[in-house]
Amino acid sequence: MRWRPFLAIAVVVAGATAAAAYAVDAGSRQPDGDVLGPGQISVELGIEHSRFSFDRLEVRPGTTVRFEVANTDPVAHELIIGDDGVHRRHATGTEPFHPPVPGELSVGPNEAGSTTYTFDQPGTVVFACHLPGHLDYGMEGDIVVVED
Ligand SMILES: [Cu+2]
Repeated sequence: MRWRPFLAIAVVVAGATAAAAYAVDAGSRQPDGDVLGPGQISVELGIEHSRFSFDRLEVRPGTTVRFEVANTDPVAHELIIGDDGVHRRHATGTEPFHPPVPGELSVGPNEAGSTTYTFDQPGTVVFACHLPGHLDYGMEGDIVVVED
């Protein structure tokens, strides 16, 4: 368990604010229950108390989403979007920092950034933070690509 010290720090930080409600960020541009797209859209994805501000987003096939990520935590986080292989690769920790690959973003403490990802095929694409302990804490969600 080489990552134990990092996990302990994350849990302490998260635990200090455990009473905060888990809710969609008030600044999010995700309309409640609406399926977004197609075309280019922008979505605000906050990170606070080691939680993403939403854990589900529905888009139509052919939607390019610019994720504007704002990390208001005093610890680093990341946003990784992709298939099982992408998540497996990041879960093993071989890439500690993310260069500008679409759908992969590292954000330092109290930093913001953005990454863009195109959703073409109907199905579910997972997004997550694979920094040690963060996935277990709940830093994951689904982008559901639906035809309507
Ligand atoms: Cu994280």
